[in-house]
Amino acid sequence: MAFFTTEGLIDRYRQRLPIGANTPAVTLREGSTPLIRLAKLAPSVALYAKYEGLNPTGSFKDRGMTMAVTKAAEDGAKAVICASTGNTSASAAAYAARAGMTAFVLIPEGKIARGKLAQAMMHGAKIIQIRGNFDDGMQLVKELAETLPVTIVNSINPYRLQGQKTAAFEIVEDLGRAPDYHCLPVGNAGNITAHWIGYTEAAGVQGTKACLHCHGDCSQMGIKLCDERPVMVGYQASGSAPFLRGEPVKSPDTVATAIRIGNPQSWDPALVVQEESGGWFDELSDDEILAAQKRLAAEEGVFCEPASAASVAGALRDIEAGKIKAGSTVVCTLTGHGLKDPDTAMAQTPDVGSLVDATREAVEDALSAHL
Ligand code: AN7
Repeated sequence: MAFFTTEGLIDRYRQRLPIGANTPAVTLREGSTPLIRLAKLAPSVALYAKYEGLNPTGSFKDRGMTMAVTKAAEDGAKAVICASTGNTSASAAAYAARAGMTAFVLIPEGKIARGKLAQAMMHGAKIIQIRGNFDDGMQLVKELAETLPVTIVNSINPYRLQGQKTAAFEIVEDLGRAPDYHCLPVGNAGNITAHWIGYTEAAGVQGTKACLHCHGDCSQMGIKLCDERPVMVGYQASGSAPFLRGEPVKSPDTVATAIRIGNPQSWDPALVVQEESGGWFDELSDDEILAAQKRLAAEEGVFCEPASAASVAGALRDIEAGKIKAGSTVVCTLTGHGLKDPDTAMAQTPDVGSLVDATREAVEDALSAHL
């Protein structure tokens, strides 16, 4: 099953990436994350979590960031910039630190999880909080990068998706085939697009239109790894669900701040993914997202952040409804670690437990209530 490696994803998949044979990788040994069987949550299917929270900065963004920062370094860049709901800023800050670059990060004031903010601060990013949301920040970043000497490392940087496509390779290698369904949370829709590109290359299929987003760079197909491609399913939070509304959402809102995005940057490619894979988008309420996050942690021992749980919440509902067929193999991407957002986790479980005297009797009393 799992393939263990001590190299980062650029060295693991260099032949399948648009990068020179000798370009030194800016790496923190990202990728090679575990594919964990979730046997309890949905016994009628073979359900797996791809636990991307175990990347070096705690999210899938590291896959894209190792590529984007490696290429920026190769081009002699001194500074990178991004807008972020939190995880991109944490990852950009870490990889920029490693490459000796300045990272500028634009974040929506008060709307990024505490762990992510701590990361950007500790890695020495220049943090600019804006009185606006992610979409406002993204617009500003695009404008600023036209004239300032900064490289954008949001997912509109095509190397980001190239790095992120490697998650699909790992899944195919671990399963020995592609899953029947792949479920992801969707914000900018970069990751769902990247996975489709990865599966398409793994299956040796030429010419997905989604690849145009990556400048048509399908030249490094490598050896074929699988025969089929999965149905791609994207889940959004109801308050931030532009794909369900059919248009951008002006004031997106959700407890899952990572996907509090109203104007997805990969809108067109995501529609291509939906069409080519026969997939769909759906939406989850905040309560459904948090309930799935809690079940994953309490029943399977896997702690992910709220946005990530949207993939499992949606998959469970669609399995129940028969939209995802019984007997199929289903992979849900858990995009970020639960420790990213301790405040939301604590708010869900306000009762810390008993407080008793430090005596054997008192503690035994407390235990016996549960034995
Ligand atoms: C945990 O960090 O956009 O659909 O600025 O952090 O590829 O955007 C984060 C996105 C899902 C959505 N899960 O992925 C950012 C940012 C988590 C995330 C998504 C994000 P895309």
